[in-house]
Amino acid sequence: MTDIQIPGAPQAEPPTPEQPTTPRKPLPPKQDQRAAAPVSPTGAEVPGSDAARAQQGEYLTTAQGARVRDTDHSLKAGSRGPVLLQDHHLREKIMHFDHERIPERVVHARGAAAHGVFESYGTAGHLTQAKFLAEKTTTPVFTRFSTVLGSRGSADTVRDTRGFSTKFYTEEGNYDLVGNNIPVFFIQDAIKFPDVIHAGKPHPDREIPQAQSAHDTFWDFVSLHTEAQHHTIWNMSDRGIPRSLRMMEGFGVHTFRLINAEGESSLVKFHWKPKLGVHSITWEEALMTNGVDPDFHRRDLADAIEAGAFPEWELGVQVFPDSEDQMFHGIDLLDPTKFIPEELAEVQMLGKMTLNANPQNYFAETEQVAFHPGHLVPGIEVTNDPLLQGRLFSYLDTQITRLGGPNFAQIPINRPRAAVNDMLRDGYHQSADHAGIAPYHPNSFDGGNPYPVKDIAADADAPSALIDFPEPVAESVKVRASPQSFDDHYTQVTMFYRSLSRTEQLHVIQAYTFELAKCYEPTIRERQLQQLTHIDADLAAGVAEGLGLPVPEPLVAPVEPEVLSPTLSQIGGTWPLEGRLVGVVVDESSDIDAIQKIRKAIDGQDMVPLVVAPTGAPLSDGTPAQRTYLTARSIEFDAIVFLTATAAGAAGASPDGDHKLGDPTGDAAVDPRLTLMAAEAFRHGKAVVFPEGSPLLSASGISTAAPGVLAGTPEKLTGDLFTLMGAHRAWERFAE
Ligand code: HDE
Repeated sequence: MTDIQIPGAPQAEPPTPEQPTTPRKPLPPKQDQRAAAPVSPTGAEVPGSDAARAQQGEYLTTAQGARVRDTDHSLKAGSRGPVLLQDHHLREKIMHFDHERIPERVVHARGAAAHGVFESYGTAGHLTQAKFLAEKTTTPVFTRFSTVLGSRGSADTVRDTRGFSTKFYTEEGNYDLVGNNIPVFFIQDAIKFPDVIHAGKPHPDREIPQAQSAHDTFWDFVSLHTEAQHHTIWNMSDRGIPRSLRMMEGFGVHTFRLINAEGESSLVKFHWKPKLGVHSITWEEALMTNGVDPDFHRRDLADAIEAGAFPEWELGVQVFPDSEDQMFHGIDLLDPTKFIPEELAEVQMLGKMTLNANPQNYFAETEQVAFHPGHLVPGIEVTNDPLLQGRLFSYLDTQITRLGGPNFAQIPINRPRAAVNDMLRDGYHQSADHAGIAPYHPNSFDGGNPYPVKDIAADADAPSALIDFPEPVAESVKVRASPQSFDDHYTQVTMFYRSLSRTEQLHVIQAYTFELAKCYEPTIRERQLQQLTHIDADLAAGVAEGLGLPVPEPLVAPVEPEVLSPTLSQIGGTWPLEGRLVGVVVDESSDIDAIQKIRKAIDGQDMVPLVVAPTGAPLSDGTPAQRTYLTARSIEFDAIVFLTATAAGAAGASPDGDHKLGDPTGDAAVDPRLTLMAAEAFRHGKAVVFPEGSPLLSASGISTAAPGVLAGTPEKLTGDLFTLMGAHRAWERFAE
């Protein structure tokens, strides 16, 4: 038995076999968990720990703190009699239960989050006066990742954009960077947001399909509203199906303005760069994972943090001069459907974020956190990007319905760690207890407090305050129109496609083909195919072939891109292994020493070894099995080591026992579930290790000469395995 700790235990202590009867205090949270910091609704430090908000005492009580004798029976007139209206405990319990749900977010409903810290390198002083960037400081953060289209209970690995929102609890107030894992957006103007979301959400009549864009209304909209073509191709690329939330880039999307201590302004685009690199799953893995483990991404994030493999991102900016036309290399910086390739403007790193604790309570923290692009601090300002301008209205407005009133900033996870003195009063769920009688300005009753900084600005020691940057606004007339520079909807789409490796381009072709083939109406397919001819002839031809349609003549010829951006490709690097999962498949013939050697080697790389055994019985030395042949599926693992010399049919290996079985080989000597696991992992380009001469090899039809396949003495092959895993996948298997 070894001491390798496998993440995922539900509680800090295992349960007892019998129902406990000795009163004791509530259990502490797990080691990896943290609640929102103990600060008051007005930003004061509260003595004590964050546990002060968790349940207290040994006994069950009412919401008023009175101890309850019995919570299993309603108060009745006799044991068979009717329930009495006076049962206030019953009524309180049911009343509260009836109101446990709040409206889910209208977009980005499904999410997962973690606490962490942001350590600034102190290198941004020349760009911004925002202290948490300008100085070498450490700032607490809370980051929430999300999908866009699905409901709160939808699956994680759908093809979609991912939200990437970070709340920085700075000493100058909360700053929110509310971005996505894709640097461009579907629309150029906020007024189109309800349109694109209505088109992407399930059809209003049958409410299908859930959490996906593979349906008629989505493609109807994007094929007509051609500025959406750019974001759409990113979704159709591997970026739409990330391997892990820990392996995604983040982008602020819009151009923001930074203002330094001298009052000078620069335009910037924010980037998050993951230490683990950008990686994706294959489309077949995504489809399988949605059924086998719909919580794949949130589990991966929580397990990695619990295992101590803390995810990290560097925060950087691309910096552009705040010129009069706000253009860079001919690209309009106010157009959110365009990005600036890193080849034209490098990303300058400003600091590093580490996510190091899981939330203690999903609802209290992940569900109630309220982000807003207008949560700014002195030194960070917005630009006139018309999409951003609309967001500045929406994010406050939506919380009124979602969080039930205007006091959502007082919910513990949203509380600033800076002094709050806001003159906002009353309203639902007011939890501050304001003193004084003059919440208005100017006043002389409360000694003039609170003071706008402007009133004392003559004082050289005046504290920092939000800046309304005096940007000139050209004389103009009121219009409902976009500037002409927003008109090009295809050049960057072509550039994106041509910057990918061939393998990745084939994935894009496959994704469009899949999505369009799912559309019912031929008109929709044909119209989108026409759009593809404006992007790239090869792309259009590939999709047309899959759809069985003729390739239309382009109405607009694709423009040869000025630069390509090879940094967009995910293929070709070597990446850290932390937090990845390796399946160690064993059976009765496996040598226990070999199993332990391999588990240790995997654990030594900060990866998690998951033992897959024929049944749930522990191994001969007591090591628990994390999965059985019935519960395991290849998609969970980044690589698989088969320690099964014979791979003989184990318990349940009959079609009655396990419906995964089909035994396509007819080779009953080998457990078909292992054949399936090996074949799937191979198909998905994963590294696989087999014992020399394993009958599994022939049963699954895998050649030892194929890339990423190792055969020999498995415990001697771990070094080679880890090298293969560094490349993420054996990409050669996907070559055309
Ligand atoms: Fe959002 N968006 N959005 N969005 N968005 C919301 O706010 C909205 C846009 C993004 O983890 C909502 O609190 C409009 C771009 C993320 O809690 C809502 C427009 C980008 C999240 C809203 C946009 C985003 C949201 C829903 C067009 C990338 C999840 C619940 C003008 C830069 C935040 C909520 C979280 C959430 C509106 C466009 C990212 C309704 C009107 C562009 C990551 O307010």
